[in-house]
Amino acid sequence: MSYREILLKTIMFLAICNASVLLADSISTTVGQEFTISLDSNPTTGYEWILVSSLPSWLELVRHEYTPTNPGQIGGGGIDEWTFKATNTGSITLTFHYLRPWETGVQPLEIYEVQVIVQDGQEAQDLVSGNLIQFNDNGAWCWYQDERAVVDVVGGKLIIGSDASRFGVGGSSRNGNIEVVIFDLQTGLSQRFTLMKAGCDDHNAPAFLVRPDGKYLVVYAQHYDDSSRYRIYDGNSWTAEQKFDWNSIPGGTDFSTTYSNLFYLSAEDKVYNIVRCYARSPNLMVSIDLGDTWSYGGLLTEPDASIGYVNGYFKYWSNGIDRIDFVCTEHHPRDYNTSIYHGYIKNGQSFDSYGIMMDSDISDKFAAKPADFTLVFAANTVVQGMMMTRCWTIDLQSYEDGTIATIFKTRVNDNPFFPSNDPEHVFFYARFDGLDWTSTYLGKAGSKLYYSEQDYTGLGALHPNDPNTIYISTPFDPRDDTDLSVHEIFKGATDDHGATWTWTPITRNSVRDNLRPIVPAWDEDNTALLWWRGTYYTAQKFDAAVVGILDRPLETYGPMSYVDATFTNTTFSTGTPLVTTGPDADKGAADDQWHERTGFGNCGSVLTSAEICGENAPTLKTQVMVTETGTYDVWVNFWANPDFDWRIKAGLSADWMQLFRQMACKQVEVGGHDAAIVLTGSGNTFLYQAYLGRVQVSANDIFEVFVDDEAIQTGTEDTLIGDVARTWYDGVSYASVDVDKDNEELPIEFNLSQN
Ligand SMILES: [Ca+2]
Ligand SMILES: [Ca+2]
Ligand SMILES: [Ca+2]
Ligand SMILES: [Ca+2]
Repeated sequence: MSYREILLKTIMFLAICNASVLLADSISTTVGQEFTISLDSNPTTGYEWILVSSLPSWLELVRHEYTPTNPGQIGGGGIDEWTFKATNTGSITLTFHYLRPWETGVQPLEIYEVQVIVQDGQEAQDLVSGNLIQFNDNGAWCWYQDERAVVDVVGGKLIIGSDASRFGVGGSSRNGNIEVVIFDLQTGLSQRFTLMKAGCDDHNAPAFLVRPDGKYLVVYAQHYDDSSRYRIYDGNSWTAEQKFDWNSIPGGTDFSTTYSNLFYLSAEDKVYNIVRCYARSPNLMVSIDLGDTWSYGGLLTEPDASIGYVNGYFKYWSNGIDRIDFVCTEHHPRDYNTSIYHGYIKNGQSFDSYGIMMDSDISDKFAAKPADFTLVFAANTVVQGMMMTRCWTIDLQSYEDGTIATIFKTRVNDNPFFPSNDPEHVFFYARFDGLDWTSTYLGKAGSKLYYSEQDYTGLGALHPNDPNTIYISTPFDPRDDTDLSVHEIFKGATDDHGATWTWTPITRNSVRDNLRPIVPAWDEDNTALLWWRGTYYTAQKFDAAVVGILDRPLETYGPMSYVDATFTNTTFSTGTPLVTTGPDADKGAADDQWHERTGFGNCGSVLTSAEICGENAPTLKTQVMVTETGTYDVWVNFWANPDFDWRIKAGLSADWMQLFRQMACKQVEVGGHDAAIVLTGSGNTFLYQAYLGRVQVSANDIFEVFVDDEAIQTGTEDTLIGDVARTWYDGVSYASVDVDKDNEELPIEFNLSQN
């Protein structure tokens, strides 16, 4: 016999849906499961329990039996057991009265109410450890521009660059937009700017630098540009685009520009931008005025134009003081059986890992070759019986103790002379302790991301503030090599300087790929883990969103409270009362109106749009009252079927709403709320959450959430579609945020004012 015994605990469940009922029990079960409600009873008194609720079609009473506690005892009581079985999803309050059946007009001696929530037993998907934030609804990046995201610690901002595609949100009007999002770490709100409209290409992703004067410098170039383009943000606006024209360099030819890598060296008070241009080798631009003006800065390594078309793939990292480190290959791994090398720039010269000078003057056009620097990992190395070939750089980091770490990928067991068109890849970590480079196999990286790029993988990231933490994106679980079918993000932790790693998943059961994680430098307390999530067709075609999680250990969060959208708390955004079609259990018609659809969601219904045909229903506003003064994180809750593209448009103000699609959002976790809520429904539907930001609210005051439909077909600007792009709005969740002020460093201004 399969059944569940109810714990007779009292929780605030019905308060969510109906304020007049304050206390009740709750049980959450799944379709097909039996569950039993056990009530103390003593029939010898003449009293018995009566079920006064009528049962819905999806709930049947399987058994009802009374069992005396001590069968020999005359007048003793026992347990009255009611066993039910749910045949479909739904929720209902069951009410039992304890009474003498023959007495009329008498109140029952006791009333027992229990909320029964029946969820589908389907497996949850799109799970994320942490609060998944969508930073940009359309964006992706390549990995040879740095830093693609920076934290302005003083200003409390996270700055993220990406390239948008016509295959994503906004269609052709967004295609090729080189975009920057400035996310406010205090309010959780963001602004998005378009730096340039180019052809879509993830190679166009910009690089950022937070200047010592607090302004932001951005440099970007198209894939095969003639110029590096730059702008400066002063806290309010970006200056007009200026160009550094590589073809104007004396004696220069073949300056076809791609990639930007920005670093400020305080010891020299210079900004460097390292780009792939002359002969597709790394060339330098230098600025002595924080990027306002630039001059040619030389050639880092000498090209060998006889092999392939790119003379080395470089990843850089600077300590911000006196050194820019790099790891590189000789060429593209498609063209050459590449190895990994390391060196660094200091005082206008270049050195290998051991400080042996390789170039006494990097400002001219004579330089060492990539392979002249220190070998980190050699092609054809055999590890655990597998041969590694065609290595490619992924990430690089130096730490305050002088150690250096890098992540790279190799092909595994590919024929070095007759390479496969679809090889398997693995990830490696390597660390330099001042004496040696030591490599560690990390795990499988899967096969190529698309047909024409044999060496594109999900990549990984080192943590700039924590040498014991890394992240990788892989379709194979690094703990046991389980094939996950999509790329998931895993966090790796080491306590032996990278010799061994233990892995925990960040994303689980994702419907789409999670690719190319990055971690911008922040501080020792906080981590921003960013990646993009979606479908990557090619470097020039993708349907992806920039997402991430912020790990801020000094903050503590209360449990989420759920507020269902009702006719009481929800109006049109204009404030006029909400009018819907329904309520009924059918799909809403294509009439540009919201429909109240019963039989789904929390409290028995959801507000729906675009269920049959595309439609454009008016913007809604839900007002939520809080009882305690405080800071609250706010989410909108919507339903989605992961087989399709359900979505909701929402925000904390009517003029800044983002489109949230299931593919970039996470499902609501079991147990995350202060009371049980309905998380799954029939027909492969699940409750999702989208983070809207942070509000400050006084006691018994309200905050507002704006909600809309957006049934526009992905990849177009205005083609409305129904069904697959439907909106099911259920409600709002919020949770208190407390910051441990004692452990927070005082702002610099405050320190100064104490003198
Ligand atoms: Ca030189
Ligand atoms: Ca409608
Ligand atoms: Ca509802
Ligand atoms: Ca609308």
